[in-house]
Amino acid sequence: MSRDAEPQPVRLSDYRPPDWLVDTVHLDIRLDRHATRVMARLAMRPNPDGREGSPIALDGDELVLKAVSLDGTPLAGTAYGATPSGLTLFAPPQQPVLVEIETWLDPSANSKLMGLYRSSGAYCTQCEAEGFRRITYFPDRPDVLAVYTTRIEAEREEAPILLGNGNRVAAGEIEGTSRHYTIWHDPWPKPSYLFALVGGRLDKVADEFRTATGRQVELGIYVEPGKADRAGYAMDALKRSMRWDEEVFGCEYDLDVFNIVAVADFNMGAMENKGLNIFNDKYVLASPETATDADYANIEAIIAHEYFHNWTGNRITCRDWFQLCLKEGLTVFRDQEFSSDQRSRPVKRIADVRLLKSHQFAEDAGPLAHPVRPSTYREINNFYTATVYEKGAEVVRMLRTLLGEEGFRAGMDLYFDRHDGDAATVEDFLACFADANGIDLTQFARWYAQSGTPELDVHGSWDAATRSYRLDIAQHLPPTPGQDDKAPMVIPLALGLVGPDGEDLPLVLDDGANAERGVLVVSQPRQSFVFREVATRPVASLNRGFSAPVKLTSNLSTDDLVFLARRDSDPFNRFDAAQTLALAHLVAATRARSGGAAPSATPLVEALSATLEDAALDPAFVAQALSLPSEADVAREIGREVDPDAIHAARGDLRRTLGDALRPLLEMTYPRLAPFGTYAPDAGSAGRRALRNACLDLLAATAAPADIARAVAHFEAADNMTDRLFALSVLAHGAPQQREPALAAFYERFRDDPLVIDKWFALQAQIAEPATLDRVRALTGHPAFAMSNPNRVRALIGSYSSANPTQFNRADGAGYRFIADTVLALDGRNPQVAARLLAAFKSWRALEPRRRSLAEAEVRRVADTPGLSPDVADIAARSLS
Ligand code: 0A1
Ligand code: ZN
Repeated sequence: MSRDAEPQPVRLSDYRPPDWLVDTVHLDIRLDRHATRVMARLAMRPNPDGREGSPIALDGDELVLKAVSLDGTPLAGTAYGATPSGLTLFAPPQQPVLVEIETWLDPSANSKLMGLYRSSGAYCTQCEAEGFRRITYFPDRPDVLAVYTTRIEAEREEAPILLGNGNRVAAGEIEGTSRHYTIWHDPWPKPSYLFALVGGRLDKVADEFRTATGRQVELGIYVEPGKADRAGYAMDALKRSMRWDEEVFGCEYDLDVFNIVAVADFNMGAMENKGLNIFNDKYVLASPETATDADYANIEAIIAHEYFHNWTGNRITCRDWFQLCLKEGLTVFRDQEFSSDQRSRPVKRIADVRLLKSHQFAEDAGPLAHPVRPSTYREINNFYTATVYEKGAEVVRMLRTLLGEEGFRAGMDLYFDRHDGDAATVEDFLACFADANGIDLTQFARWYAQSGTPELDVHGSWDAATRSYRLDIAQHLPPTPGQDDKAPMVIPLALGLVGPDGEDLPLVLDDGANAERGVLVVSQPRQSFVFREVATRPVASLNRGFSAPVKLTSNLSTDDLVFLARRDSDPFNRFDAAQTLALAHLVAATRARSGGAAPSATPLVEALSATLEDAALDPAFVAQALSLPSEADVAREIGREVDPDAIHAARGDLRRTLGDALRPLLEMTYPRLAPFGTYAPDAGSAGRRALRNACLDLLAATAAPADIARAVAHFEAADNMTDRLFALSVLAHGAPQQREPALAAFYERFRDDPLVIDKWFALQAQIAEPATLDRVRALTGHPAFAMSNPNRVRALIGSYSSANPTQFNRADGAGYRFIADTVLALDGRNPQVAARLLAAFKSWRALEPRRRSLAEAEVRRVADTPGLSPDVADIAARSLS
C-alpha cells in the first residue's frame, strides 16, 4: 500500500527536532502560467539536537524534479530518491552543505489553492500549513527557521507587480526580453509556512506609518484593477492596528514595508505571511453600497488579526502544528481586545460569545470535539477550528482574568522577551505567566488538553439569620471522543451579588478575604463559598462577562433572571439573563409541540420591554438583546432527539408573540433611529442600524400587510448594504409575495459584483421552505456561481448546510444527500473546502432517530467512497467514530 493511501496519524508525543537545519534559502522563481520554474538554494547543516548521520529528507507535493546538486555537484541518480511527495539525499556529509534543487510546477492546474496558484489572472501563494512543499522540496515544518531571499521573474505585461516577503532589494528588466524581476530579502528567520509571493496586474492603495521608535514603514494594499476605492477602510484599520499593538502590547513593526494583497480565490479568511499578508478579498474590500456593518467589523478584526500575527506567530512561531493555538488562540484574543477598544466592549463580548457558543460549543458537543491543543491528527488542515481559535482565545482570556491586567502583561512581556525568534510550545507560553507571577499553572494547563465544554452547576442560598450567602458549585466535564475520564479544571468565575436596588453588594468571603476582582477560582469537583454580611437576599450574577467558557446551570428563578435582565450592572449578564429566559422558553415550547403545556412568554416580554425602554442603553446592545437564540442554539440546548422542524416552529411562534407584545415599543423605536446624514461604518452608527433593523424584523414576524409594506419601503429607501440586505432578508423569509421581485431587483443592481452576489446566494440558501433545495441546485448553474471559488461555494452551499437547519435536515434526507454529493464532487478539486462542508454533519448524533440514520448513511457513503482526500477521509471517519 502506498504511503499516500493510508496516511498515519501524527502524534504530539512523537515530536523530534529536525535532523537538518536550513540557515538561508535563495529562491529564483520564474513565473509561468503552466510551467513555473523554481530554483532553490538551501544552506543546510546537521542539527546538533537531531539524529547523527541522518539523510536529508525534504517534503514535496505534486512537484516535478528537474535537477538536484550538493555543494555544486549534480547528484547521481543513486545518491537520492525522489517522488512527487519527497526528496531524500541518502548520505550527505555531516557538515554544512549547499543543496540546489530545480523543480517545475503548474500554477494554473492548482485547484487546491495551496502552494502557488492563480486567482483572477494573478499569481499568489498559500503555504500554511503544508503548502510550501508544493513550491519546492523543503523540510516543511514550522521549527525550521531560515532567512529567505527571493527573486521573482515574470512577463511584465502579465505581472507588472511582483511582491515577496520582507524588503524589496532590487528590481529590473531582463535585457532583450519582455520580462522583469524583483528581489526581496526578509531578514527575519521564518518557517516555510510564512513564505509568500504575488505577481499580477494589481492596483495599489499606498500609505505610510511611523512606528513608536521612528521607523518609516511603507504600507500597500493591492487589489484587483478598479477596486482601489474599496480598500480605504482596510488601510485605516491597518494603521489603527499598528498603533494599538505598540500601545497595548509594546509590539512594534519590524520591516520597512508592509503589504496586503486581496485575492478572489482563497480557502480561508486571510494569511499572515511575513510582511506580505494575503487576504480573501471579502475581508479587504468595502464600500457603503456593497458591504454591511458586519463586513466592516470583520475587515477591521481580520486586518488586525493578521497584523498582530507579526509578533504572535511570526516573531514567535510554533514548534509543531499541535501548538497551533499558541499563535491562533493568542492572536484571536488580541484581535478581540483590539475590536473591543475600537468599538463597544460589551457588545463585542456579546458577539464573540454568541459565535463561541454557536460554533465551538457545537464542535465540543459532537464527534469532532478535540482539545485546544490536539495530541494527534491525520490532516492538520482540519484543525483550523473554532476550538483552536475561539476556545484558544478564551483560555488566554481566563489567564488574564486569573492574573489581572498587570500580571497578564508581565507574562506577555516575558514571553516576547524570552521567546523572540523561537518556535515555541504551549508549555513555554504558560511558563512565562507562571514565572512572571510566581504561580503554578499545572492545573490550568488542562484547558489545553481536555476537550469538551465544562458544566458548572451553581446553587445559591441566602440565610437571613447569619446574613450569609452560600454558593455550592459542582463542575463536571462530559466525556468526549478519546477522553472518558477527566480531571477538574481551574474555572475563574467572575460574579456579583446584586442587591434589591440593582447595586452590587461587597463580596466578603467567610474567611474574611475579598473575592479578588470579583472572581472566584473554582478548582475542585465540588466547592462551596460563603459570603458574609449579606443583609438582604441578593441575586447572584454568575460568570460575568462570560469569564469562563462553560455551560452554567443554576437555581436562579425566572424572576431572578428578569431582575438581572433589567438591573445587572454587568452588561454581558444583562444580555445573558434575557437569552437564558428566551432559550428556556424555546426549549419548553419545542417540547410542548409533542405534548405538554406551552410556556408563557410573559417574563421574556417583561425583560425585553425594560431593555427597549431604557434610553441609556447602547442601541447595539439592545439589538443583541432582541435577537433570539438561533435554532442551532436551541438544538444544542435540547441536546438529543432533536427535531429541527419543531424548533423552527417554536421560534417562529415566539417571534410573533414578541412582535405583538412589543409592538408599541418597536413602532416607537423604529422611526427614532431613522438614518440621518451619509453612511458611516462606525460602531455607534452601526448600532443604530442594528436596532432599527431588529425592530423591522420583529414587527414583520406576523406578516401583517402594513409591516411588510414597511419592510418593502425600507428596502427601497436603503442607501447602504446593511439596510438593503437586512430588508431583503426580512422579505425573503417572511413575505413570499414580495420576495421574488426584491431578489430580482437586488440581483440586477449588483450582478457584476461577486462579493455582493454571494450575499444574494446565501440569503436564498437560507430560506426555510422545501423548495429551497431545488432553488440552490438551480443556482449552482447560475453564471455567477463557480465550484472553483471557495467564497461562492460557502455562500450558496455552505449557507444551506450550516445556516438552514430545517432544510439541511429535511425529513426525507434530500438535504444530507445533496451536501454529501457536493462534498464528493468537490473533493478532487479542493479537499479543504470539501472537508469543511462535510463538517456540517457534526451534530448528526443529536438528531431524532429518523434523521439521525439518514444523516449517518450519507456520511458513511462519503467515508466509503474510494480515493478520498485525507481531508475528507479524516472528517468522515471522525464524524462516525
Ligand atoms: N493563519 C491564518 C489562517 C489560515 C490557515 C490556513 C490557510 O490556508 C489553508 C490560510 C489561512 C489565520 O489565522 O489567519
Ligand atoms: Zn490567525
